[in-house]
Amino acid sequence: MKFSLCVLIAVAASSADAFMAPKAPAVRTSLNVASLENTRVLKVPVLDEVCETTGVTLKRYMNEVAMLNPELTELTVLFGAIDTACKAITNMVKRSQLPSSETLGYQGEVNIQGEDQKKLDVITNEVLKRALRFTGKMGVLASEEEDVPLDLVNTEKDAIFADTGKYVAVFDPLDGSSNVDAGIPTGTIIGIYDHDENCAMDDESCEGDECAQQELNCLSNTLQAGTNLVAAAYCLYSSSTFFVLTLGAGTYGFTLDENLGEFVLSDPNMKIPETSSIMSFNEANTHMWDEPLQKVVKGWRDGTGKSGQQFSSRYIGSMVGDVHRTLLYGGVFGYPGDTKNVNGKLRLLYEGAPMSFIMEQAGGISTTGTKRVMEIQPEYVHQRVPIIMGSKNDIEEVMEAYAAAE
Ligand code: AHM
Ligand code: MG
Repeated sequence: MKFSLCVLIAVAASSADAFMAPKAPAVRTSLNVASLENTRVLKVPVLDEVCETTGVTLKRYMNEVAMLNPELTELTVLFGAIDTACKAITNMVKRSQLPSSETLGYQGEVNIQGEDQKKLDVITNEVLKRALRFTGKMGVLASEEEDVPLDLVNTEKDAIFADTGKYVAVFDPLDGSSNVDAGIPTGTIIGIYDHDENCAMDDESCEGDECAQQELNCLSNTLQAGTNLVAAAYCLYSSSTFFVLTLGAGTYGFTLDENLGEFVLSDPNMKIPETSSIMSFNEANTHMWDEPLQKVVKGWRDGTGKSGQQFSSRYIGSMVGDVHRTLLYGGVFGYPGDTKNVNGKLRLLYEGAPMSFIMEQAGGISTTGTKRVMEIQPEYVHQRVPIIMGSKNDIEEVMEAYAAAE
């Protein structure tokens, strides 16, 4: 019934509106969102109708964004590349358990952080790198799986794809990959910054250290605080593939319709519940956490916390999956610092900052306990950061406990 309704409306609408709303006339208005401090004022398309059969694709959404914000047109090219890479990675993750697959197991290499690289880490890193390079819009890339950032503008000057170098991308191509052989959800996390075009190197005139310094300046383009993020997204490879993004004016969720081969808008303008009763930590580390956090979590366990609710525990051990559930159902996800790892485990640049941007744009909070994660200026690419993020009231309870302890 719904199917025929969608089709009828699609036929009746102009071709440009063919993917629009099933239940109401197509909606295309714009909304000025003055969101959190340091995030952008953008015009966002209001596409808040979800059709059960066709719907608004990610491509269509990005085109709408570009129509309303012409300065973001080049970003649509980048998102086209990420869209394709996520679909390619979906297939790889799915096929990785088949006997014929060569993507199982370890690569035999250790990455810069001393972790064994799985073959899928390496392959998915290549997939994303290639997809982004061929947009011609990339300046510098930094990845969990690369020792140092890659300067695409200055190393691939004559290549057809090194066109403008407008953006910097930071990414974790397959977060949670240690779980992949057990069929546990994994994800890709990506953050996009503006590229400082003044970093272009002058190969003709620079010499020795001068060239090295110029190159360093270019690479340091990746070392920007989360408040400079232009966009952030994650893909979650699970029961479905989900693509969740923010451009600084709300968080939008898409689901891969495998029959269409398209990401279709499924969660417009996501809002995390303000309070909850779910917590998601590696609780084996509880005894090593800071006192204020230990105290709050104890209250949640006992039902003596601020909300008086007794919390349940849900922990996948895959950040993208844990954060996605937290966004949808509410709750708190954290990987706090502890006495062994004072800055926790998660990386600021390509895990902490992009996920915090998405969380904040859905109405949540992301903190170290004492600082807003988005405001931390990274000093090096693989820097770690303590993270506690999620429902506003519950995270405020944590921040209050830290403040009271100071
Ligand atoms: P990875 O980037 O090496 O895959 O590690 C990150 C993952 C996160 O997805 C997850 O939150 C965390 O590591 C789980 O760590 P632990 O096993 O210590 O609980
Ligand atoms: Mg990771």
